[in-house]
Amino acid sequence: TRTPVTVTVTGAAGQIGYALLFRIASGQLLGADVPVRLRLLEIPQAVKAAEGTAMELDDCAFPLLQGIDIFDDATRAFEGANVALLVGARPRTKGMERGDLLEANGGIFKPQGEAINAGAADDIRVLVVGNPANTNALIAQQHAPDVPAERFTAMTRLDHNRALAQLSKKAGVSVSDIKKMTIWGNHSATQYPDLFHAEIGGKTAAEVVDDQDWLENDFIPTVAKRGAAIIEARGASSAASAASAAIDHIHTWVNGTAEGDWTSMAVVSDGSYGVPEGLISSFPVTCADGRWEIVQGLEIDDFSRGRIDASVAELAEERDAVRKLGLI
Ligand code: NAX
Repeated sequence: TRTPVTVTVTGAAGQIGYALLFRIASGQLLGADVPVRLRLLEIPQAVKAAEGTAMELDDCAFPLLQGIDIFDDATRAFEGANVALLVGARPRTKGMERGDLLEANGGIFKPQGEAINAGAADDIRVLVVGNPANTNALIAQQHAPDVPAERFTAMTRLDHNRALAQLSKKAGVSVSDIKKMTIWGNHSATQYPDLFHAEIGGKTAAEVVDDQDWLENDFIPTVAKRGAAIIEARGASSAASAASAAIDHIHTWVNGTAEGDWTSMAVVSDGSYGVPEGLISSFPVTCADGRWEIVQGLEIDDFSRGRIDASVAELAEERDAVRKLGLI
């Protein structure tokens, strides 16, 4: 059997944590032959609830689960971590300005970046789910100078999956018939789900759908505002779908994208497609041998250019704001 992989999950007692931990422990994150050890991080007030979830994990008798440890201290929680899922974050509450939100999250992701730098395993891979995910990932990455920057990523896979679902309905095809979907930019309402490079049966999705009005005024806003629609319908924010996307993100990163396909991940920009170097922005990426690579050479028309630039401008503003706050 293979050596166990240590997975650290923050915000373990939250909604997404509850949907995520059972899937990790059952082998869906890394594969049905990979034993896992869980290290859970919570704030002190939520440690008891995390212990309750750990009791339920025990009660599932998952053959791959080799142990669960719970911490309220980041340094210990990330010790030896091979994979870190940073889910816990400070939500925006009434009366909170964006600067307040960035500052509160800086107080979480700075020490977590430092803890990852200090004690995570050499092959650490980090996925930030907690919002504002791209900028939280940037803060953590900036405080982990000894970890290669490409190991810090943020989640746009839920947006990617939402785009697949919407397109499959419109085009009357199965999601597995759709290739090369891309989410560009920030995990926010400015994100750009791109149908000009997505393919169905060898044609672009934009050609297959042939409905620019739907693409602009229905598809893009539906995908970008899906989170709010879920809250409206369910009375709580996306949890199982977010957990499922987190599983997909890490699984694809470790096990690779299929030939002739790619996925969406927010990764550190190398300047590709005019995205300023260093920003953590969503791109089309292929994965192989546990590494991601930004898909190169795509032609970007004026419509896409405008959408990508707008979302990237928002990321640059967020970066400038956290710089001003002294968080990076
Ligand atoms: P919950 O409020 O249910 O759970 C968050 C948990 O994090 C709580 O148990 C809290 O005690 C814990 N926490 C807070 N600060 C912590 C810290 N410093 N260390 C460890 N744990 C800490 O939120 P949930 O619905 O699970 O959502 C978690 C995060 O995911 C939120 O920031 C949310 O906005 C974000 N989302 C991101 C998505 C994405 O696609 N990137 C989609 C889903 C989700 O909205």
